[in-house]
Amino acid sequence: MLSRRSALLSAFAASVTLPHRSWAQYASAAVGEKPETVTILRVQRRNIEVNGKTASVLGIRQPDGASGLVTEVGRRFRVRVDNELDAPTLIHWHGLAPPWRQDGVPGISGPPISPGASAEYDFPLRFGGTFWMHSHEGLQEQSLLAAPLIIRDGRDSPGRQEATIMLADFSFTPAAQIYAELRKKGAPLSSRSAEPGMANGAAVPSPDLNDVRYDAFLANDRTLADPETIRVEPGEPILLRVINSSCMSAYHLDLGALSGALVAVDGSSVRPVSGQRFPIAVAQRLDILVKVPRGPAAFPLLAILEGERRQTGVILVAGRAPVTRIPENATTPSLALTLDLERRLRATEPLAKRKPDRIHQIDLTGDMTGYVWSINGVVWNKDVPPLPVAEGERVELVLKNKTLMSHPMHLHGHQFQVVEIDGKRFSGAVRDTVLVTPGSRVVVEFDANNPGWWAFHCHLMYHQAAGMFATVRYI
Ligand SMILES: [Cu+2]
Repeated sequence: MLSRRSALLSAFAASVTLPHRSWAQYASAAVGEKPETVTILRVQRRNIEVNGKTASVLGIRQPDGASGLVTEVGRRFRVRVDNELDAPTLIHWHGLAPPWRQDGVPGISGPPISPGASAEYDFPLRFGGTFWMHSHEGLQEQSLLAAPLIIRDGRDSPGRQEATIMLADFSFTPAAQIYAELRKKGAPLSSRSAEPGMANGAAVPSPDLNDVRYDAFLANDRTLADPETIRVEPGEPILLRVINSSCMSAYHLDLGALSGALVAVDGSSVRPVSGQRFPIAVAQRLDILVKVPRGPAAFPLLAILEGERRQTGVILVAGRAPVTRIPENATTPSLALTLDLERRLRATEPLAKRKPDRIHQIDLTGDMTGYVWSINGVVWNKDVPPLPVAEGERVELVLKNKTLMSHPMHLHGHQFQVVEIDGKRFSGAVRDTVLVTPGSRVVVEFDANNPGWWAFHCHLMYHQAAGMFATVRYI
């Protein structure tokens, strides 16, 4: 079973991916078996080609080279992580709800894995969807230490094709140097605290979009100079699982000549929203169902960096169709992400209706000087008291962004529901990462049903490193 699963997973890394019919065959063969095989994930160094140069990056691979993991709801997550790096590491299972000691956050859930050592994980998978895994140690995520984590479930109809598209931002400059330069320069003026009096006579500061100037944007480790081409069956539906594993970059996903239906965000189903262009913030996932037209054709799926023309993507190829080169710049810049789509999303399985037992006011804050980011004005350190919560409570987090940058806020170990944006209540998406745009107020609710000590932070990696991090604790 392990070797078969591994063989299927290797499709992610292949330059030409075959139709994923075999995933469904695998799914039906596995029903009722619940094998307890341990999957080995090796954290290791690897080389990729970026802009014609070899780049030494990190990765999470099974022994046969497959990136990440595809499994099924109802099984146990039985994994051994082998650290083959010469530095400590720890992998977080983004979006899952494991026992807190297995959550993969150094200093919170437990110690990192020493070089040459291993760590074991074993917990039940109670829900499915599109998730991912990434290092939560230091700045390793910038070295592409991330991989897909797909949990198939009853929503995955047998025989349907699917493709995973993982987006990343890439720099040849080491992450520590990027971070040092950000701290030295300080945040651009526009990303500092929005003072109420600032607009009074002075120019109104505009939101700040991209802190870091990246060398490339990748889709499944490749740029548009040499994109992944995915062979698809003409006239058949395909599920696109889009994962934004970037450290700092948000995109608009553009389906080009295709149109699709957004059916899930962060693994959880929403009432389908039809469209051709969908925003995706850092750490979020989009599941989009697309019908491939009949007849041979190539369909680029592009992710355009917010506020810019730079883009990356993959190409779906139906039948014998020529593939033309796609430029690395779009003809028009993509706009800044807004909450327009978030406001339209409706969970198919919302939280049970209930009054919150506890409300936390969470201001997203930044310092006037230097690249310092905080929560309620407090820069994270280990002595910052956790947000108190008690088991069994319905907890409401009122997120107010007092800065001029958007922050994708992620709560570990729980799925929350978006219940209000800027004063308007609605039964929004159930998810694990929500974007809070400058000046906006986003309210989320969750049930405290997974006791532990959990991270709650901005998923922009350098904001997190600079202190926009807090914890929730109930043990
Ligand atoms: Cu942030």
